[in-house]
Amino acid sequence: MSSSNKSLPYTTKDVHYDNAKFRHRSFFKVIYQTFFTSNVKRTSLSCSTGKFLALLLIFGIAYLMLTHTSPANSVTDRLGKGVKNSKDKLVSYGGSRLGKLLRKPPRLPPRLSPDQKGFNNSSSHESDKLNAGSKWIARQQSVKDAFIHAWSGYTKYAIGYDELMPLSQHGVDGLGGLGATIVDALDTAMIMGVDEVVSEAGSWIEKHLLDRITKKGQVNLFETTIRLLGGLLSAYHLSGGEQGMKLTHTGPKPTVYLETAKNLADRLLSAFTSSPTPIPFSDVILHDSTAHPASGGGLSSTSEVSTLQLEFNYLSAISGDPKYSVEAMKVLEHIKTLPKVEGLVPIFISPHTGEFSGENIRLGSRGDSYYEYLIKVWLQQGTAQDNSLTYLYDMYTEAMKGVRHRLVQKSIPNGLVFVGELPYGSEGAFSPKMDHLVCFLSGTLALGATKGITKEKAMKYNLLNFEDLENLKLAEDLAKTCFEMYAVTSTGLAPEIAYFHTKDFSEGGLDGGNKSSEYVKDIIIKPADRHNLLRPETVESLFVLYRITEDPKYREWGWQIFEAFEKYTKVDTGGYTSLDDVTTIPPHRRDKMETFFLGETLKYLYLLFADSSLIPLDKFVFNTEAHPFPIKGTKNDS
Ligand code: DMJ
Repeated sequence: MSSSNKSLPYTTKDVHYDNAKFRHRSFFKVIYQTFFTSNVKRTSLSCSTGKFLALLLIFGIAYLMLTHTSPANSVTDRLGKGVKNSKDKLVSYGGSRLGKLLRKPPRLPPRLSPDQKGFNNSSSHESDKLNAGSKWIARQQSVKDAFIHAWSGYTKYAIGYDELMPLSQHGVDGLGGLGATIVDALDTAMIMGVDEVVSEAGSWIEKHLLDRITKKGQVNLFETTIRLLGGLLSAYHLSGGEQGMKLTHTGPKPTVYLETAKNLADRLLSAFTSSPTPIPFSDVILHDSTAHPASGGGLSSTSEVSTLQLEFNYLSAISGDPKYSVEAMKVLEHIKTLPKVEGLVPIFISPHTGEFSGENIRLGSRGDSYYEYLIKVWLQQGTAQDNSLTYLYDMYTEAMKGVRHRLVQKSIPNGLVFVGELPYGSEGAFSPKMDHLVCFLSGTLALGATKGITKEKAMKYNLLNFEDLENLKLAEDLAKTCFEMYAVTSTGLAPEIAYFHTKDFSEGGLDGGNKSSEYVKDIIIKPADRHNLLRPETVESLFVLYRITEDPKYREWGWQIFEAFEKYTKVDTGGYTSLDDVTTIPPHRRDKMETFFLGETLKYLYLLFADSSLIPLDKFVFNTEAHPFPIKGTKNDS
């Protein structure tokens, strides 16, 4: 979404920026500086005192008239665009010019003179920048090497299987047997420019995938959509489909990816069309295009049914067939009508009744990407956004308020901000449990606040309202907590689940093992939760936060995490492996390389160290499996 989006529901509230950089210069200081640094000084000094005072008054009034414009005028004049509120009405900044003079001015960033800019860009700064630049280029290369190592293990021992078991050197079909690692990894290879992998993965897809799709049995609707369909669609765009980016010149023609995606999606559609409600069944039998509810009760996960829309919408856009989008969007339209607790929803939903089931509210497993897709599906529409999707933005805003109000607490003794759970609903007790999965939220909050542009730019144009600033603050606090979940363990890798020490909850002797961490008493890790599956959520958020805040600490944290992956999860013979226990050294290893390690974790690390023009966040939206799709109406020529 570009900053020029006409439908953004930004408010025009003058927000309080707690930042000296944005403090308004005093009127007297400006007059004083103008007077003593210009020709006015010479002219005035040769006049009588009366003439001088008159001149001073005239210049003072002229200054006020010229500089005290309303925020809307200054922003829209510069962008040449109107700013609309959530009801999509052009925000009017009525009132007389005098009224504007008396109103408190917006805190806009200072404008530097060319001299000042030159000073800031002195040669020592330039060489620092160059050194820093080469450091990150080298680190980016290390991530690329890790990707090649992961892929080499997979091709050596498991090509054509869904996943690699790197220790036993076997392949395993945990996702229905569609070669999931190949499709999940393909666009990462395109983004990194690893042509050999693009070519190998591309030709496997061209030769085998359609055949597999027509013959295989049961697959999970959600996993197949986010990993396989998502991977095919972004490969289509990145290889030049619909005049896309053409990041690669190897592999099959883009239409191969599109045709395969359509065939797969046509079968997946049965999950929607067989259900008696707008809520799809969880499983599909590919070979005969039938679908059925999940075993053991038939409930679907809330996150699963609400994390299909980016993919189905994009497929409709590029295929010209609206059926995919129509079916998928019915889910969100239906969920809009269901009762919620301050925007928060239970983690199960019934495809039979269309109602939520149970009371368990959390942003971890089965809940997470419901919240992610509310904002991302809204962002996906870009400037072409029609008002019919504003409800998604409103649902997201309400839910994030609910998160801040009901789920956020601070640990003791050192005040880490975390997002807990309400396992027994809004009236039940709070649980200070946070899945690593929740770490996606930090990036989503930052993206939702600035809509993909940098914080600096958003503040310069006065685009952040109170909610945005609150969400951005929570995003930064949560990123720190997620990073500390890694730093607190002996291996430097996060557990699957952490508990936080609060006044109502404490358990001795269950720390992460790194006694030198400041937070060793704040974070509790139970024995059953000590595994690490090479998950991406923290580095995903570090990537988004770095792009938005431009604070290098996020890159440094990402590098620290990458080094821990290298040290403890790399398998010499090829691939990387999950761990059983991150709190002990050496950690016991688990023999599984998840597809998302190549699809997400390494991609986000690579992008974290890359130039920000590579897959910019105001032009692309990443699906929940890190497959980027272009935002409608933006030109992706970076
Ligand atoms: C991925 O498949 C997706 O990111 C999903 O949304 C959550 N779980 C895994 C990664 O941890």
